Amino acid sequence: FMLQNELRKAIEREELRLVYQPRIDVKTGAVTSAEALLRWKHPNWGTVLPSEFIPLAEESGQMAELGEWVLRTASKQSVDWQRAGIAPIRVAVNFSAHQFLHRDAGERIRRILEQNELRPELLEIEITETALMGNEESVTRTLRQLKSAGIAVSIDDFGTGYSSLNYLRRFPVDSIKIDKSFVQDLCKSASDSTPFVQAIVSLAQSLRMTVVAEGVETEGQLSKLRALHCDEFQGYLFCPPVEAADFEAFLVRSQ
Ligand code: G
Ligand code: G
Ligand code: MN
Ligand code: NA
Repeated sequence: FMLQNELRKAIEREELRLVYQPRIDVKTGAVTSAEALLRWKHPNWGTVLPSEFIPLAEESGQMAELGEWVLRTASKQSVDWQRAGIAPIRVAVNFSAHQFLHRDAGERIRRILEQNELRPELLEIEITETALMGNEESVTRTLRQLKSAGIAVSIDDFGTGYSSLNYLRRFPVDSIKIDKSFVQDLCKSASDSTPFVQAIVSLAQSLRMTVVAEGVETEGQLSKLRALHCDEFQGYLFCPPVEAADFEAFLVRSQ
């Protein structure tokens, strides 16, 4: 309860912020987009992790407000970067199951984009496979709303859910993000994940989806991903999630 009360005040007190991690084109090394990740710095408790407070926000009905704040902040940020003379890059925002399955999800997102003057093709919504499970009707409705609005959707943590293949067949998305556990086992002799990554890449590409590898930490992993024709990657090797100002400096340097 205490955490929920504090969370309620967090937005007003400006304790929340977004950090951004670049997504990189494997072939060219260009930055293709920025994933926005939520951070909460409480005055007494210090940093509270999203894995701790997001489930609580969902339970207490605060997720809608929190989600709107995230979307608004990320949209404004993207527009600010453009106004600073940086070539437009897409921002990817994580959505929880509740947010994605809401009846008016698409309309709400569209409205926030409009209010903040962000073009819809500059937004991507990330959703995990688990969130899609067992909610076929609502998932289809939101996907249709987003598609007709021109907003991209990606499946996050791909490969860790139960029926990845089935979901890809039913729900056409723009990209899939291979979970970092597969990336981390790419160069391991004991539990080599190469055949799985290879299969995911080939499946995604035959469905004309972009494949993104998450959690790339070593040159070895990157060269393996390059050999497997993975499209994009994200990870500490290139850049961890950073403050907006640092991300901007980084974009300026790389353009
Ligand atoms: O860097 P990191 O520890 O932030 O991310 C932990 C988890 O929290 C990830 O699974 C990520 O998807 C989730 N997360 C981060 N920011 C948000 C957000 O704004 N909304 C939702 N729903 N999840 C988020
Ligand atoms: O939304 P998602 O579950 O994909 O959240 C991405 C998470 O992965 C965030 O917590 C982010 O901080 C983390 N992350 C980003 N790059 C790396 C990396 O190279 N290695 C590891 N272990 N984690 C990473
Ligand atoms: Mn994500
Ligand atoms: Na992930």
